[in-house]
Amino acid sequence: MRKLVALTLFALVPCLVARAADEDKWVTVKGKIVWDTAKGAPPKRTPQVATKDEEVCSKDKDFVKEEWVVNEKTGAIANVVVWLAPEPTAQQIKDLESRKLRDFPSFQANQIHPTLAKPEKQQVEIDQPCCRFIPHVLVARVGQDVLIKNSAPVPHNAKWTSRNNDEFNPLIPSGGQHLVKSLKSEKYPIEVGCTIHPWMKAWVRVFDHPYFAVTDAGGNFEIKNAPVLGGKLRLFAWQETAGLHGGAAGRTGHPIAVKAGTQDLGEIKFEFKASDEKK
Ligand SMILES: [Cu+2]
Repeated sequence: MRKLVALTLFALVPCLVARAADEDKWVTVKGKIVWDTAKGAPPKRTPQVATKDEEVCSKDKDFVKEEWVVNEKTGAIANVVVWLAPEPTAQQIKDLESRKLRDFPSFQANQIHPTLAKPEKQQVEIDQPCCRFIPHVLVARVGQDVLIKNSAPVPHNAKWTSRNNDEFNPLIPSGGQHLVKSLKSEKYPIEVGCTIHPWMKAWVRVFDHPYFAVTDAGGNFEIKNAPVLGGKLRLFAWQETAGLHGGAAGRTGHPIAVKAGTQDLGEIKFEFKASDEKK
């Protein structure tokens, strides 16, 4: 019996060691994107005005402009897309600055946590239950499909403008839907509008890795199981009106130091240059 216990323990030890070593490789990065109140009060949310189908739009309790969603008390900014990238080499940074290298380096397949090798689900959705797109900002992974639904009693359309994922504008009748199959990687956001209700807008960003998030109403984001690599990663943040956090310099992201476990970056004051703001 003693021999059996010893054998069992002997067999278990390598597994424990292997797991511990593996846990050293991954980090959950979280933080909170906030308005920099020192630079002025955050934009107020003003009611949206329906110029068509008013009776449908008025059923929406949250029918307000969506260009900025900032909590006036806490400064928390919702709908900010946050993502990670590996730290580039010195040469890659030079080439990015001179624009010889156009795309920021991304994660290799072997740098992705095994549980995140494939997207969690094949399909992500956008609905138009009243007179806006929900969600307003959607993030997706290469290979996923986007189902654009219309659960409103009136027709909508989905004017989709992208670089790598086509352009189209299908009419979507009440109860109808339009499927966008197998997304390709996009460096820039995809813009979705409805020409019947010109104020309607949604944004889709597509990533070739799983390390992205959208801030919630509290400005919070959490990106799970990113590779620690050499303890350095780059953080990017994008807001639809302001563009990239840090303005044009934000194209190369913001270096962050990470170690295995959970890395809480705390409050990040979202910076943008007034000239970057798209009205
Ligand atoms: Cu519409």
